[in-house]
Amino acid sequence: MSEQTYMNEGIDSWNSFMLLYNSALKEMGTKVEILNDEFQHIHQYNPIEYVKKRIKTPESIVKKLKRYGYESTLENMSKYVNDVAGVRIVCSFTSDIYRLTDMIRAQDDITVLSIKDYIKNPKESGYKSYHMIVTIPIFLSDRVVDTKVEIQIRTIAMDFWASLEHKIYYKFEGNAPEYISRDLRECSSIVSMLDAKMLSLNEAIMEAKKEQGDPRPESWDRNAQAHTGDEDEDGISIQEEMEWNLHRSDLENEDEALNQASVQAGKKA
Ligand code: 0O2
Repeated sequence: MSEQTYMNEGIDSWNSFMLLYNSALKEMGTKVEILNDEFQHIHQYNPIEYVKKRIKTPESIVKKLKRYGYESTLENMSKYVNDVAGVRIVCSFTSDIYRLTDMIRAQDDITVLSIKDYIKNPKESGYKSYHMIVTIPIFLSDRVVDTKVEIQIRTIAMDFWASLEHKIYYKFEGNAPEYISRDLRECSSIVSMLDAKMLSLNEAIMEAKKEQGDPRPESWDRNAQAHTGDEDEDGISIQEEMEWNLHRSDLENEDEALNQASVQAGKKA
């Protein structure tokens, strides 16, 4: 059953939808952890540095719908906002991104709705990341609902650029002077060079290790694990966030905004 059918069957409250999206995040989080564990088991190597999960705030959902020219209704949210539930996977190297996307796409219960490869085709801003919109089945007591999740996969360097670029643009409210945009694009090229250099260094070290008789092909990074946020026993850090990029003022207003927007969304639905 799709989210639309779920809605047509009269399940149309804000909380029911949030339950679905929260469950989808949990499912995806577990899937990613299992893939990381299996990879570690087979290759003695962790492709994932850390994972962030977030549910879009009601305020951001309303803002996005407005940007697209739609009214703030639950139906429009489920139809047009593809990233209410978002998982961001941050990998060590660019090659890990494509390994991981192949592994995700190979899972029978995941349906890939769309792919945007901003690594091969970076955005005008210089933004690089691999995006997938997928659906994942959520097993409720009396039905199964295919629920949308946006998966963003990028390297640490790409994540570093995107976080800071978001902050800088936030300050200018999208109207940064041209020289700032140009410098940001330049930084994005430096990020690509850094990623390429680190990848070739990793390959050179793997080669050198092999020549020294180390049977483990990717042993350099064997113990490299995530070191931020709450780590599970295997070291992969999964951070849950309200939004990808929280600012101090957002934090201060977060509760109030959330309450207001959910009341507003509830009223309009
Ligand atoms: P937030 O608050 O970060 O989630 P679609 O989802 O296809 O209907 P959209 O949202 O334009 O349309 O898709 P796209 O281009 O794949 O972008 C989705 C998300 O990627 C954005 O979500 C950002 O998180 C991130 N992103 C895209 N472009 C940029 C960029 O130039 N700089 C940075 N830092 N991040 C970017 P939201 O909803 O815009 O925001």
